[in-house]
Amino acid sequence: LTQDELKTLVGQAALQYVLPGSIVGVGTGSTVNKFIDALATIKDQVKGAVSSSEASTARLKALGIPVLDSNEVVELAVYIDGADEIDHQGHMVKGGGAALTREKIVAAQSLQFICIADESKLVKTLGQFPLPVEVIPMAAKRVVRQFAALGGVATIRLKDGQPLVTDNGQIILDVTGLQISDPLAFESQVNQWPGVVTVGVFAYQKAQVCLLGTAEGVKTLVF
Ligand code: DER
Repeated sequence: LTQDELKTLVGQAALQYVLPGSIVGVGTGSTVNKFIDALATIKDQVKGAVSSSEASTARLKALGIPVLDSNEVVELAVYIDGADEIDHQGHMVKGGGAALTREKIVAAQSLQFICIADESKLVKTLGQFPLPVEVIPMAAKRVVRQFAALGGVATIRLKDGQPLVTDNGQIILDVTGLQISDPLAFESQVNQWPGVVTVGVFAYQKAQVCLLGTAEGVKTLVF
């Protein structure tokens, strides 16, 4: 099975967590796109979605799925999203798609985080994947220095040669060289730094379930 086929498998498997008549929390990325395509096949059975990015919003609307504002909804039953890394406790590194801030917001208003991922994302310790951090531009260099003090090498993510600008008008640092052995402590620590909007460690908003696409089919991990 190719990686794309594994993503399709888990995207379709996530439908089983969608309650009839519910509003679904929808993440961002190529695996979530497979879920959105699958959700469209049962769109008459759902009320709509709360989206975590302009990209997902566009795809949902193009497929005729109503998109609601996060402030119109108190609580979502499930949030379906991918990850760049997930460890054996359900902690994740996210932000490869630059949507980490709104992803964490929608995850926070959801009762269950269902992560959908191909098996390459399951790791023992977070930190191999360059950690995305959304920052206010004027704080960028100082935050780079603070990561350097932790042994991390932070670079500003570029798009067409210019700093990528997120849906929220901020920029993204990608940090290599970190070993995140205590995700909760690390997320708390970096959240304190002035100018950090969101750090791409999802420990407080960890996944309760991971649908893992493997050559043997979909494995359901429960944390
Ligand atoms: O940006 C994100 O957090 C995405 O969910 C990303 O981590 C997963 O994207 P992928 O499904 O395209 O690998």
